[in-house]
Amino acid sequence: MEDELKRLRAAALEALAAVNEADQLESFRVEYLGRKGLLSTVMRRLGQVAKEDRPRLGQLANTIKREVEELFQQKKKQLSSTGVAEAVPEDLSLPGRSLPFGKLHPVTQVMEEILGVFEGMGFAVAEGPDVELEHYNFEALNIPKHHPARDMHDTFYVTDSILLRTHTSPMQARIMEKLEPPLRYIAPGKVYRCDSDITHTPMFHQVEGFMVDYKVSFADLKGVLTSFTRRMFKDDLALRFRPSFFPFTEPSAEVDIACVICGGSGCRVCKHTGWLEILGAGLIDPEVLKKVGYDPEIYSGFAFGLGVERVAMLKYGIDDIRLFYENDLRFLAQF
Ligand code: 2U9
Repeated sequence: MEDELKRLRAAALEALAAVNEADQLESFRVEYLGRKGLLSTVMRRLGQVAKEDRPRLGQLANTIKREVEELFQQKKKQLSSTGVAEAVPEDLSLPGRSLPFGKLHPVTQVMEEILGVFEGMGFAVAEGPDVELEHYNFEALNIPKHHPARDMHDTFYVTDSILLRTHTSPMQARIMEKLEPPLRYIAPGKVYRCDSDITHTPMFHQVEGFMVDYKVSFADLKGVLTSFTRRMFKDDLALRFRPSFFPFTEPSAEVDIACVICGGSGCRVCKHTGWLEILGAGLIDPEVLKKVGYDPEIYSGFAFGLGVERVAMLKYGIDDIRLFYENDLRFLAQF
C-alpha cells in the first residue's frame, strides 16, 4: 500500500501541474479528492492492512492527502487570480452588488389605482370566481340563450352550463341576490373571451361597478364617473356620454374622455375625433333588478364597466395590448 500511495501522490502532482482551466481543476478534485476519489478509495482499504502497519500507513496517507489538498488550493487561487473579476483588488468597504427589485405589473398598478379611487367614493370591493355558471354570466344579466349579445362575448365554455366568465358582472348579480340595498360595489378581476389582436387578448381585466338605492339616477352615474376619470387622468378632464345599448342597462351609454394625448384637438391615437372611449355604463335594467328579487318600483341603480388594460394603454400611450403579456422586461421595467 505504501508504494500505491506514493504512486498516487506522484500521479496527483503531475495531473495538477497539467491543470490550467477551472473545469479541469474541478475534474481533478473529483478524481483525486472527491468522496469517491482515488485517495479516499485507498484510505478506505487501510482497515484491511496488518495492524502493526496501520498507524504508519495511515499517517502517510493523511500527509499525502493534505499535501494534495494544499496544492489544489494554491492552483485554485492561481487560476482565479488570472480571471477578470478576481483582478479587481479586494476592498471590503465597497458596497455589495445590488439585486434588481421586482415591480408590480402595470395592469396591477392601474387596477390598484382604479380600486383606490372607487373605494375613496365608498364602493366596497367583491371578487368572484373566474369559472362561472352560465346563469350568472348571462341569464341573470338579461342575456337569455340565443340572444344576439352572446355572440359578442366569444365565450370559452367548460361544460354546457359552466364557462370562463366573459365579464365581472356575474359577481354583481350574486351580491344583489344575497344582499339588500343600499349597495355600492365594484367587482375587479380577470375575464376571458376567445379573441386576440392588437386591442384584444383572450384574458383581460375588468372593473365593473354598481350602486342600488332609492332614487339612484343617471345624474349620480355621471357624477361618479366624472370624479373617477378626473382622478385617474386630470382634474378638468372633459367627458361625453353617447347613447348605446347593453342588455343589462337601460338607458345605456358609452363614455368618452377628451383625448389625453392631444387634449381634444385630434391626433392619431383618438383617430382625429378628439375623444377616447373608456367606459360602458347605464341604469340597471328593471328586468335585472326583478331577477335578483328587487322591486324596480322601489329601487333603481346604475352600473358601469371598464377594461383595465384599455385604461393603462390610454394612461401610458401604449398602442398594442399584447405587450402586457409578452413578459418582455424592457417593456415591464418602464412602469
Ligand atoms: C349588473 C347589472 C348591470 C355592468 C356594465 C358595462 C356597461 C360595459 C364593458 C366596458 C369595456 C366591459 O371591459 S369591457 O369590454 N362594460 O360596457 N358593464 S354596464 O352592468 C351591470 C353589471 C351587473 C347586475
